Amino acid sequence: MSHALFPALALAILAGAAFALDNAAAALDRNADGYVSFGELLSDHPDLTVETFAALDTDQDGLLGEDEVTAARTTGLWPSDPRG
Ligand SMILES: [Ca+2]
Ligand SMILES: [Ca+2]
Repeated sequence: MSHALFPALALAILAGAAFALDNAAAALDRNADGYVSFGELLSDHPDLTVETFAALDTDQDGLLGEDEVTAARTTGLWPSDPRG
């Protein structure tokens, strides 16, 4: 019985990580790993540069977590949505 709970639990944890991002960032998180990668952000913001992404990626792990997305928005570094 307990074995059947593991996949559900794992899914719940993964979903929780994804939902930790706010809605706009979560929409960018196409593989639902809870982080926005350069490629994921680039697909919505074609004019994104490596330099801008690096400035957003404050811990330099190559991914934007919720705190980095929030910080980027707060400081105005987050690329504006080309779709308005
Ligand atoms: Ca992702
Ligand atoms: Ca990061």
